[in-house]
Amino acid sequence: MYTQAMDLMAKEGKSEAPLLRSAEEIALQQRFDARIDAGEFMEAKDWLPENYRKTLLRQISQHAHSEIVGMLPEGNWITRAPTLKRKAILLAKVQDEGGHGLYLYAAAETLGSSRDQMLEALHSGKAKYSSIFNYPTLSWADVGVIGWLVDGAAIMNQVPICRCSYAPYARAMVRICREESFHQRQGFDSLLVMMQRGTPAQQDMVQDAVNRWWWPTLMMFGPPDDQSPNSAQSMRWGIKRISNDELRQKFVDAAVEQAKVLGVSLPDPELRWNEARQHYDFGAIDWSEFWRVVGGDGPCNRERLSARVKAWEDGAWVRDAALAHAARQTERARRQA
Ligand code: BYC
Repeated sequence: MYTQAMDLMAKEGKSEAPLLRSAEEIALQQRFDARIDAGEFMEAKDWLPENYRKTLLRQISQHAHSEIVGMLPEGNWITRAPTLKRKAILLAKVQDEGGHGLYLYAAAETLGSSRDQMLEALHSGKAKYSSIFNYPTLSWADVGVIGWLVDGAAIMNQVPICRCSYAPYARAMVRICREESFHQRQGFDSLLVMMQRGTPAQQDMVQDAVNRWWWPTLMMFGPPDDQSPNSAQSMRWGIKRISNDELRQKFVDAAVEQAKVLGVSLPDPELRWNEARQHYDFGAIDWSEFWRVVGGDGPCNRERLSARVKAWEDGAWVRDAALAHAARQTERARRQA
């Protein structure tokens, strides 16, 4: 009877009180911390603290969702690409994004969540995906700008993840970054052709797309460091190697120079070189817009989610057929054994 009080203490939600742990668990934790401090990579078979596992699962599954939701804005232009060459490039790029989603779901599965669970979280609106994919692609120039700015920002954010302490994620990122680099270059090339050889109307179309995508791209890096609840712990664990603000700054510095080559302006009157800092200063980001979009109220959130749910429902017969085929194969193998 007195032992019921032990349950009660747990229920009272004294979550800040340190958990009582076994000596074995403490030793495992110490070994994990030492390996992290030594810059080692963790594998799926290693003992991992529960919060490290949860944080990775959150980030990798969100990343996977971003890849497959990210197929939608560009997929919108496959049937309207202006030339056969551009259409072939865009098809390959959108397929690559689907592939990135698959590598990442596979990496997340090693942490103990099933793909069905992750997709359920996406379809029910519980899981996040990158804010950037909730903006519409209004013209062909948007496809080039997504390649140049959005994939450019993605590379800036993802190259450090190739050194993430969790090896299955890091390995997936090495391959993804190589492909992202091609994506960024095809976008830049498409814009350069329009800016250098296009009509004034095409040049205006590029400038309009840059104006619409610039600020949402800066938001992709996440909230400022002092408002980023996950950063400190993720940096401590070597999941994140460079902070949100530092990556954003590196991106701005690179993009300003690239914009000069393209001959487009960036929609920020406060953008100027700061000799003392050796970086470009830039204007204030509208974080209320960011949180609104992350919270589900961006220009295309509903459209994106319903497209993913429809794809899942329309694909039910494929999953059923694959399962029926696998069951038949197993049955045949059993009879022949
Ligand atoms: N959008 O504490 P913070 C691509 C959330 S795919 C939505 O800084 P963290 C591509 C954050 O999740 C690009 N939500 O978090 C694909 C957290 O909420 P929860 C995708 C965002 O995790 C197809 C809260 O805000 N890239 O490039 O330490 C075609 C507080 O933030 C966003 C990745 O996923 C956002 N932008 O840092 C073309 C990269 N930012 O989860 C291109 C991997 C923040 O606590 N992920 N939030 O409820 C990361 O590097 C990190 O997760 C982030 C955020 C830097 C994004």
